[in-house]
Amino acid sequence: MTTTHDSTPEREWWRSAVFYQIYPRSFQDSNGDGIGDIPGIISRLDVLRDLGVGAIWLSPVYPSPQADNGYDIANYRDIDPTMGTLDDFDNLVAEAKQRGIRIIMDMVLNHSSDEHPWFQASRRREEPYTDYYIWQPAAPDGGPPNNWTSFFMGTVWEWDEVRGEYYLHLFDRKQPDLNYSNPAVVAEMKDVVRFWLERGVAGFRFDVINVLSKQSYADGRPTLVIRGNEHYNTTEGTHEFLRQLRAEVMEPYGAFSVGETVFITPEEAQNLTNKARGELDTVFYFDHLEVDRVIARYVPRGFSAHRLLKRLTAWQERLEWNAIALENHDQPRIVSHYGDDGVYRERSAKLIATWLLTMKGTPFIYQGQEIGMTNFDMTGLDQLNDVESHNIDALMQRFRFPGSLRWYITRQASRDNARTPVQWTSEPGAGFTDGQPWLPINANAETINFASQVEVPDSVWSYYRDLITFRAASPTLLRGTFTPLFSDKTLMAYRRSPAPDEPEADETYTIVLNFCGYSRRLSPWLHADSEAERPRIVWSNIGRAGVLPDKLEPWEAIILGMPKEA
Ligand code: TEU
Ligand code: CA
Repeated sequence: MTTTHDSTPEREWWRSAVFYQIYPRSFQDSNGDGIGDIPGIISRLDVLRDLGVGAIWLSPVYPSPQADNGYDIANYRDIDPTMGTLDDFDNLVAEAKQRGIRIIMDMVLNHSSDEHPWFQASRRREEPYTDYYIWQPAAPDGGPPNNWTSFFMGTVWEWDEVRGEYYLHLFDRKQPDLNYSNPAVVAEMKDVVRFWLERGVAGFRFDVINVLSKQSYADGRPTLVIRGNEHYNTTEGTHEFLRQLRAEVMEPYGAFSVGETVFITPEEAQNLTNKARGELDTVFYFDHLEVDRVIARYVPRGFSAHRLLKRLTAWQERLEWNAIALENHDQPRIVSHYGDDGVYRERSAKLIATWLLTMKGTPFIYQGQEIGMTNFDMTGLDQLNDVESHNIDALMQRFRFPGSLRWYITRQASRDNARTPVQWTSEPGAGFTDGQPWLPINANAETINFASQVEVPDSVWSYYRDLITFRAASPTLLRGTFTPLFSDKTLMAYRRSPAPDEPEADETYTIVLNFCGYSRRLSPWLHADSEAERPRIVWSNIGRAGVLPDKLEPWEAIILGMPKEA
């Protein structure tokens, strides 16, 4: 079997590549069972290549009871039968490689499924699995060992009749946490990672990577959100595990890693990605997606481009390299979130593309984002599959939230917003399936679909493709520095300048984004004394050319080009 390091022209290929996240259940069904699968992905590789995708992040395809759509793994060394076989997977890696596309796997190291044979053996105290998970006796009153609460609400402890002890689950009760103070678990999980590297994957997206090693099981401090995280957030044990994983397993294959983090500061992220420490290449964080939220994704407040630029700047300046995602399978669709999914849907989707592809770092596009897909047009909780939405609704019911408020919160925060099937065509089944889709297809597939956009000038899809091409040819966009320029409630501007040691000549770019449905005057902050001195427009989402105008249209995005010293 060939491994990627043999064919990698440059070791840090991931700095210039554009990644594309596939959520396999919702991407492309090939056999009419209503669930996306690996043969379906293979059938769409050509269009990903045409878009300019250099690497795919594949959400979990391992055997799983699907309590959390594959983030509950029941076998780390196989493929779920609904997704295909190991042969299909090998085929995917080979077919992608032929098109110049690398595959990175989603790897869930923190927890497995409770249906994993390891857990079944562990609850029966069968060696060597007895201590594979985190077991604790009941508190003196018979209750849970501490007051920690789960990311999916309620206590993190579940009583197990068979073992007569509680086990810990930071997520669903069907996702027991593995025990990283057990050297056997550490060795096992390194081996799992090696298994997929041997099959030719180029790296990993590591799920909730900064919570693996728990420092103590003392009570958490009282808080409104998640209780107990100060005992397991980015601990020294986790840093140590990551250093070993990189040196012993990842490094020999030249493998890439992006770690998904929760509750993280730029300082901690710096520690995780600082080259000299040898842990991760880069991390995902969500600060920039929560400028209009008070508590995580749940309690809303008004959007502010000023707050957005401030947060982006903190991360852009603090980290040597960023992974930039504006959507994923846990987040609302960005065009429904920061954009306008009504009259200005296309234009705001293009503004968002401009933002994503001109930041410093590696951009990640989530499936459907490139055609401007919107949030799920859900009509009732019974349509939803997401375990988190159901848990949160149950909790809100317990606290007697009125039905209308519960529904409002669910509609804006449900993870199913981004999980509806990809809209390939306007036909019934949207070209996603010939059968009954596992999650409803958005009714707007009739107008918002891939077939009506691919290779069509001025479509959102073509805009993504063209801007990916532009970025790939620009040393400044690929490697240049980032400087914030101006922001207020709805307008934001920043500059990308050639890196000080840049060997190739390139321009300085100023990116100006108008995040609102009305036009905005630009002077005096970007004002030049005379028309002649005004910077040239090199890119526009409304076909504008010439020099910097006095006013931007609603949701207008422009890139201005300037000689280096400007
Ligand atoms: O998510 C981690 C995470 O904490 C959040 O994004 C989470 O989904 C939750 O909604 C907080 O509100 C990762 C995966 O991306 C997610 O799909 C999994 O459910 C989770 O880990 C557990 O594996
Ligand atoms: Ca299928």
